[in-house]
Amino acid sequence: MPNKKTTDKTVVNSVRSARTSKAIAQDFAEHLKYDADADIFHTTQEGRYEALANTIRDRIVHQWNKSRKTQRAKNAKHVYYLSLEFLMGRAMTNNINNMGIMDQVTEALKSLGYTYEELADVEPDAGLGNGGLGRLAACFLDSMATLEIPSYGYGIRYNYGIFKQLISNGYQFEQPDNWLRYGNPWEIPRSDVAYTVNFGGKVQHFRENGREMYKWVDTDKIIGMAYDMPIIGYGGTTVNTLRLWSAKAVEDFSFQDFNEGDYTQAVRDKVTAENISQVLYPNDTQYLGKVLRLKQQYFFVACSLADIVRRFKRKFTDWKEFPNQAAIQLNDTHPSIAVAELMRILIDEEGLEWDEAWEITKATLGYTNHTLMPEALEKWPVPMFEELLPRHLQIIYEINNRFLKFAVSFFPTANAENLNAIRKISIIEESNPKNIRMANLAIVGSHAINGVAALHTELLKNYMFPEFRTIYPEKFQNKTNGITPRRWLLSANPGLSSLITDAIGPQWITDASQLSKLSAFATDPAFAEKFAKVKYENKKNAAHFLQKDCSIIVNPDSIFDVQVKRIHEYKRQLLNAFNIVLLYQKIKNDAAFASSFKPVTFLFGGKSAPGYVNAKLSIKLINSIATVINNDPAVKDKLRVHFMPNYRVTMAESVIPATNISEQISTAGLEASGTGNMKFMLNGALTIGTLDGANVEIQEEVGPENCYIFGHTEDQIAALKGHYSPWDFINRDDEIRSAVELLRRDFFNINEPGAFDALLHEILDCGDRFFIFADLRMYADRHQEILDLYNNNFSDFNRKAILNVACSGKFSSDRTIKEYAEQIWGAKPCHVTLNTSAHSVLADAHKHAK
Ligand code: 26W
Repeated sequence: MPNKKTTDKTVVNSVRSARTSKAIAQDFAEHLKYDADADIFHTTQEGRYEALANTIRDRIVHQWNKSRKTQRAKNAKHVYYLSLEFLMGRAMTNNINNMGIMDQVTEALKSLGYTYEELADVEPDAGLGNGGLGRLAACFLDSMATLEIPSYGYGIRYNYGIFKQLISNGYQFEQPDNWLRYGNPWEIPRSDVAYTVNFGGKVQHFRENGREMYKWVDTDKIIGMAYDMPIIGYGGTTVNTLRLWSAKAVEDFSFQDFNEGDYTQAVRDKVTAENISQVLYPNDTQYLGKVLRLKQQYFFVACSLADIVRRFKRKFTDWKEFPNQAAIQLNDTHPSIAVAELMRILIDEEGLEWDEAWEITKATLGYTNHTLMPEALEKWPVPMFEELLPRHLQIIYEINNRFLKFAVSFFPTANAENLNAIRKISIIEESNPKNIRMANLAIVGSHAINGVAALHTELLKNYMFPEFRTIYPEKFQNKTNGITPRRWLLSANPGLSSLITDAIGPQWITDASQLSKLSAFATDPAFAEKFAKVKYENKKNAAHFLQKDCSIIVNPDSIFDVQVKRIHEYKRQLLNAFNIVLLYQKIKNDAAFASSFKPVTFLFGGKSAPGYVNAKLSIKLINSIATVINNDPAVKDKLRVHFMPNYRVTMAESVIPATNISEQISTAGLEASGTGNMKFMLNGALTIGTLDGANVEIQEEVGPENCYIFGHTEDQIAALKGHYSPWDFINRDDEIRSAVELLRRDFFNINEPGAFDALLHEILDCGDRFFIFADLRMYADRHQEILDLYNNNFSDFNRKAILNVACSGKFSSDRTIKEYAEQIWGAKPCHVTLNTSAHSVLADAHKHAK
C-alpha cells in the first residue's frame, strides 16, 4: 500500500480533480504541454480548446464512475432512450455550468491571458440530428441526469452529422459536416464494449427437447463499438452516459481476396461495413426506403439491446425482473425493430416461451410518436426485410398473426368498415410488394404510446390510430414536450438568468415552476427596465455573432422577428414571406404608413432536406425577396430581411435570446408540438402562432392577451378541405392580390424570370395544400398588432414579454421527464453523493493491481 499521508495529500491537491481556479489553470497548462507535445506559448486555438476540454473532462470522470457504481449497487431501474438522433450542439459551456465551475474556469483562463469565449468558440456542434426530434432527445438527457434518473441515451456515432448549409445566389448547397476532423475530447472510446451485429443469412428450423427452435446462420457480421459521452446533471452529482455506436469491420480486409490479388475488393468490404455509421440521413418528414437506413436502425438497436441485456444478466437470472430493471423508450419508429429484436433475444437466445417473451417485451418498451405527416410514416418492403433480417421477418409475421386474431374481436361483424379497420391495423400492408408498417409494430409491441402535445395526442387517437385506440385505449398517453432551462436560459442567456436569479433566487434552474414568481415583477418599473436592457444587450450580441458567422449586419435597435426551424411547406415560411411582401408594398404605397413605420428585422434560418424541391425553392424565394427589400432605398431603413445560413444549435443559442417576435405559424393540425416555440417564450419573445402543437398550451399558460394566435383551427382546416381555393381569399383582398401579382410577374427575380413559376403554380393553381392564403389576412393583421404594440406602447410589450418568461415553467423538460418517469417508465431518482473528500487514484490502482 502507498503511504497514506502522501496519497491523501496528492489527491486533495490533484490538479485533475480540484475545482479551484489555480488547479484548473495548472491542469490546463499540463494538458496543453503534455497532450500535444507543445511549447505552451505556441499552441493553436484548437490546441487550447482541447486542453480546456480535457481539463473539464478530468473533473467529470470521477463522478461519472461513481454514478454508474451507485446506480448499479442500488439495482436502480434504468431508462434507455433509443434515438437515431441526438442534436447535442456544443458541450463545453453546458458541462461547465452544470458542474458549477464557470467562475473558476473563467478566472483560470484569465490568469493565463485567454478569454473563455474564444476557446469555447472553437468547438464544432455535435449535429447528430435534423431538428425537433433530435434536440428533444438532447434536452431529455439533460433532464434525466438533473433529476438523477439512471439513464443511457443510445444512438449512432455518425462520422458526418447534419450537412453544413451554404447559400449561394440564394440557393441552398450542402457540404459534409466532418465534425470529428480534430477528434472529440468529450467522448471516450470503449474498445471493450463491442458487439457483433448480424445481417442477411438464413434461418434454420429444428426441434430440441420437443421445442421448436430457430437459428439465424450464415450471416454477414459487423462490429458495433461504443463511444461514451458524459451527460452531467445540474449540480454535477449524477453523470449519465450517451453511448453512441460506431460500425467496424470484423476483419480489416479479407485475407482471401488479398491473397488472390484483389486488394481493392478486400478493402471495399471493410468500407461497406463501416458505411453504416458514416452519415446521418438529412430527411425529416419524408420517409425514404433506403437499405442503408434500415441497416442503421437494426445496427444500433442490436448493439443497444445486447448492451442492456448484458448489464441485466450481470446481476439477474430471472427474466421476469427485466421490466423492473429496464425501461426502453423508442424515439419515433426509427428504433421500432427493437420489438422483434427483443423477442428474438428472449426466445432464440434465452430460451423463453413466446407468451412470456411477449409480456416482457411489451412491459419494457414505450413508443413516442412525433409527427402526423403521413409521408413520414416508415414502412419497409418485405423483400428488403427478408434479405436483411429474415428471422425478424418471421417474428413480425407471428406477432401480426397473434395480434390480428386478438383484434378481430373488437371488429366482429364482417362488414366493409370492419374489414377496412383490420386492414389498417395490420402490421403488414397488403400492397405489392408488401410493407411492414413500423408504427403499427411499435404500437402493438409497447405498453405505452404517446404524443408530444395535448392536441397532437388527440389527433393521434382520433385520426391517425382510431382503431388502435379502440383496441388499446389504456396505451395512449400525452407527454407535452419540454426544453432544458439549463441550456436554453442559464447558458444561452446569462444576462436574463442573473436578472431572474436576483429577483426570485436560483431555484428556477431546477424547478422551472418557480418562474411564475416573476409575474409580480412584470409591472415593477425597475425590473422591467433591466429586462428590456438585457434584451437589447442580447440583440447586440446576436448582431455580433451574425456578423462574424455569416457577415449579416443587423440593427439592434430594430424589432427582431424570427422564424428558425427546418424548412418545410407545412411550417409555412412562405406565409411569413408573403406577409413581408405585403408590408413592403404598404410602405412603398402608403406614405402615412411608411412615415410611422419603425424598423423591423425579419430573420429566417433552417435547413431543407437536400431533395425537397419546394422547400429549397422557398429558401431561394426568401433570399430573392430579401435582396430586393434590403437594396430598396425607400424601405431599407425600415424593413430588413435575412436568411441566416447554416442554422444550428449554436446559432439558436445566440439568436433566440435576442428575439422579440417568435414565428410559430404552421398549418393547424400538422406541427406535432414544436419546441422552438418554448425556447423563445422562455427567453421573453411574444409568440405569433396558429393553434397548433404546443402553441395551444403556450396560450393556455400565458393567456390569450399575451400570445398572438391567428388563423384557421385544426377543425376549421379540416372543414375547408375538399372545397378550398386560395383564389377565394386572394380575390377578395386587394393587398394580397397585388402581392400575388408582384410575385407572378417576377418582381423579386427579374434576373431569373420564371424561377418561382413551379412553386407559385403549386400554391395558386393546385390547391395551396397548406392553406397559406386562408390564413394570410388574419396573420398580417395580427402581426401588425404586435408591431403597433411594440412601437406605441413598449412598456406593455415588455410586460407581456416578462409574463411569457413567468408562464413558461410548464415547458421545462424536467416536467416532461417526471411525467414519463412516473407514468411510462416507473423509474425513480437514484441519488449519487458528490465526491468532496480526498480520493487517491494511486490507492485505487494498487487496490486493483494484479
Ligand atoms: C423517416 C424520416 C423522418 C425523420 C425524422 C420522419 C420523421 C422524423 C421526425 C419525427 C421529425 C421530427 O423531428 N418531428 C418533430 O418532433 C419534435 C419533437 O417531438 C416536435 O416538436 C415537432 O413538432 C416535430 O415536427
